[in-house]
Amino acid sequence: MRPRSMMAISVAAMAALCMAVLLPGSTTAVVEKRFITHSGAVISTTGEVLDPLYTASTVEFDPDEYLRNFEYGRVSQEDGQTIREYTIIARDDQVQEISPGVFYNVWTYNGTVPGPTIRATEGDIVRIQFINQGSKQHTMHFHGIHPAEMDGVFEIVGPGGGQFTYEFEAGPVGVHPYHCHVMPLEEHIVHGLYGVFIVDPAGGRPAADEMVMVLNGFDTDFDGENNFYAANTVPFYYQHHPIRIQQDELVRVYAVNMVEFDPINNFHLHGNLYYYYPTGTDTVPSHYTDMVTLSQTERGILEFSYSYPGQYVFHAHKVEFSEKGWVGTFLVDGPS
Ligand SMILES: [Cu+2]
Repeated sequence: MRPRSMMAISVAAMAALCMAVLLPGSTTAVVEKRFITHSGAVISTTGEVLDPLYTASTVEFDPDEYLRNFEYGRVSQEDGQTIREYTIIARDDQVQEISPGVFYNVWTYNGTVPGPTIRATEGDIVRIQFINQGSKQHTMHFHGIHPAEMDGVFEIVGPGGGQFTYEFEAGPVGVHPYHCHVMPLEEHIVHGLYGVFIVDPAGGRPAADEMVMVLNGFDTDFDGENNFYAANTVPFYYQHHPIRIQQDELVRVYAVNMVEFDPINNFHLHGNLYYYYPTGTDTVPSHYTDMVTLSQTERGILEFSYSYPGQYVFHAHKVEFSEKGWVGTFLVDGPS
């Protein structure tokens, strides 16, 4: 256990208290909870919160590590075809501090939200040993082309160690989501059981600084509306930790909208325009724009390069979302 976590336990435990507050004009006592977060902030809330203690099942997610991490699997050859094997473990008992003081029960593939970015070349065989170590039924449903029995909808995988092997040929070329497909679907997705599946064309793509952004939201008070929004899970993360890129270098963003409840999300880039490839399935961009709007699981590839150094914002132009966390910055480094 890291020292910071140990300190958080003792500090949070000492500081945690509850008190009844009578709101003006109301006769209903509202329970207010007050505690100190791992960053030292004092938080008061009358909303639903989980036990604000760090435990062995607390997820600490690093958006910088996730951003440029691509999982190519364990690679072998069978009959001249490339096989990419993965082991994916689902859990539903972990807790993550979504925002300072707000602890939320995340459901994870391999311990993170989003799950690992799975990457293959069109025509490769993707073989996934899926293990459900959760307490509920879960599956993996990939968007893309595959046989019905590999669709992760009817082949429910039971809790407590149930297993299923998904195997299919990667395709078509593009950027696709994968997610759990057990009912109620909204619940399984909003808790975090999703990730990105990238299929490259044979011969690859032109060299670029590549990154993945999953646009997600969290309903931390369980009222069917999101309280926080983000690019890669942690609200405001890339605003406080700018993504460093190079002037005149091609940047390629694989963006996937996994926000539940809200019918739309969008991606606006400052000081620049990008070439946009819907679903990433075509080699010719459909738009040259600074703004696309995406519905649930809509996704695409954005390509751009900055002509001038400096710091540039990117965010949802649905302003409510950016004010609740879906905002970040690129820091463009000029020639040294
Ligand atoms: Cu599930």
